[in-house]
Amino acid sequence: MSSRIHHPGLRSKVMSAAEAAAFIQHGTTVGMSGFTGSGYPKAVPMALAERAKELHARGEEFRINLHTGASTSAEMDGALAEADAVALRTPFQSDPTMRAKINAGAIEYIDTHLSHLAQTVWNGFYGPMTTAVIEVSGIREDGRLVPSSSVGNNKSWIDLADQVILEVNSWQSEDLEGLHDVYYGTALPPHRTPIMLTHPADRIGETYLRCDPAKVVAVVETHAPDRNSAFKPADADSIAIAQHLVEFFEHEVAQGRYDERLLPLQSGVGNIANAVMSELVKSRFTGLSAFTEVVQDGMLDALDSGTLATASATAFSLSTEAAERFNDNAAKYRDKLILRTQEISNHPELVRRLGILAMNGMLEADLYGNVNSTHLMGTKMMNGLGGSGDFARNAFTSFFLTPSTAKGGDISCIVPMVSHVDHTEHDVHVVVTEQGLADLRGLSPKQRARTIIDTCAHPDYREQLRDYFDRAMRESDGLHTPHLLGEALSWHQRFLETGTMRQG
Ligand code: 0RQ
Repeated sequence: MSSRIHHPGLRSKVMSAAEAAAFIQHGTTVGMSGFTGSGYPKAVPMALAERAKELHARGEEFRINLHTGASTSAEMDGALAEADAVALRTPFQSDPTMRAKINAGAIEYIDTHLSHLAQTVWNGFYGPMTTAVIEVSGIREDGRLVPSSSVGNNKSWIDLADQVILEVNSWQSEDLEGLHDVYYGTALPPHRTPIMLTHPADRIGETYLRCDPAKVVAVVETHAPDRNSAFKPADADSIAIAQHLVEFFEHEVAQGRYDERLLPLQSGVGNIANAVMSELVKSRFTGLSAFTEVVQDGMLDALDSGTLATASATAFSLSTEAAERFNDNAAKYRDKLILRTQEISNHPELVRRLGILAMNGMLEADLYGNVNSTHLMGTKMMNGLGGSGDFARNAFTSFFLTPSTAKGGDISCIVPMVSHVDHTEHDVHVVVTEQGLADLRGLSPKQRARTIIDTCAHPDYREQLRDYFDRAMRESDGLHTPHLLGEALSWHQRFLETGTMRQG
């Protein structure tokens, strides 16, 4: 038996994943661990999916409501969606099977700010949470839990659930112990007090998760890697976007708005976020800090090179190579890397106080700076809003990044009107594509429109956008935010009908 389980009572509850999954009943709400493919339970969700399939084959219903921290993996979201075992999912997913079922209307999905979910569940909007299924990297003698490669909402799910199932994953480095900071000071209004964190490196909580051993009904041992994807070298568009950003940082330092160490960085996930970190590593900047959600490969490189002095997040999202590198050297990162609960990593109070530079990907922006991060052609869910809103609204500077076109040039990511709004024009300070960077601060709507077209739109779509805007200036009912309402979404409709947004 694993040397990671030091509590005798909990050691006696070790069982198979199938036996543990039998504790979960149809129609109940389950909070599972997992954030951007790290720290999710590796065995119980698959056993649950098998059980659902067997029950369905016998004509019995079996579906759960599933909350996590953020996205998980094919073994969890994929397996449960494939088995039709999910009635409702929140707050974030990025799995192709789960996405397809959501878009086919078979799974209800609630896309919500990541920092909001725990308090919404605490407030009872989703009904009682029956079970928490949480991956940990060890159990101490006193029953406290050593968190795994993500913290996410685990503290809240353990506190809220009637019963807890633990997965102890020996693949996770034992040296994760000491890296986490679990804050137990959050309360519901009117009992809230200031969160005493004034620097990204501050520790304000506890190293371990508290858990009443009496609530634990099962302990399952695993030895399985996180969803580490292969490392992809940055493409030309990502590098160009990253270079525009670094040039802008230099400009802001020269203006005296950022100091030599900039301001704490938040960067989303994906190729562009990695490229931003790589360009920063190449730049003269050093000793920076990150107050963010996810530590990707680029951030690990930046910590190694000294470009970043410290990083605070709630989870890792590493390539296989970087995960191995981290696991071999985890102890080395303990004094510069902190994993917190997502209530704290994404907390609006802290994002505003620290003055974050928030950089997030998007699908499309419109002429006035409204941003769509989630909906493909207005009706289909891609992933979700994630933490982008937590950071963007409260950031010192919010950046939204995308290549100027998608689908081989048939989609312009700069459109007259976005087909869905996640971030309003009020929350979007800077829009960046490979074409250039539009600084929208201090600009009126019409000034923003001209700047975005001239700076960010792809040359293939610039004239088409100018034509729309010029006619809107002549024909719009109001001239504060000029629009041709009958035409504003016609670019999306044209794409759906003809396969391109280009005018014939
Ligand atoms: O689809 O793969 O089928 O071709 O959208 O686009 O260019 O691969 O971009 O992986 O950086 O993701 C906004 C989705 C960008 C991401 C989004 C199509 C495109 C492709 C993906 P294909 P790319 P990325 C921290 C912050 C919200 C959450 C967030 C995201 C696919 O950044 O999920 O910010 N953000 N979290 O072809 C239709 C457009 C399109 C389009 C691209 N305008 N219309 N399709 N695509 N632009 C992390 C967390 O919170 C956990």
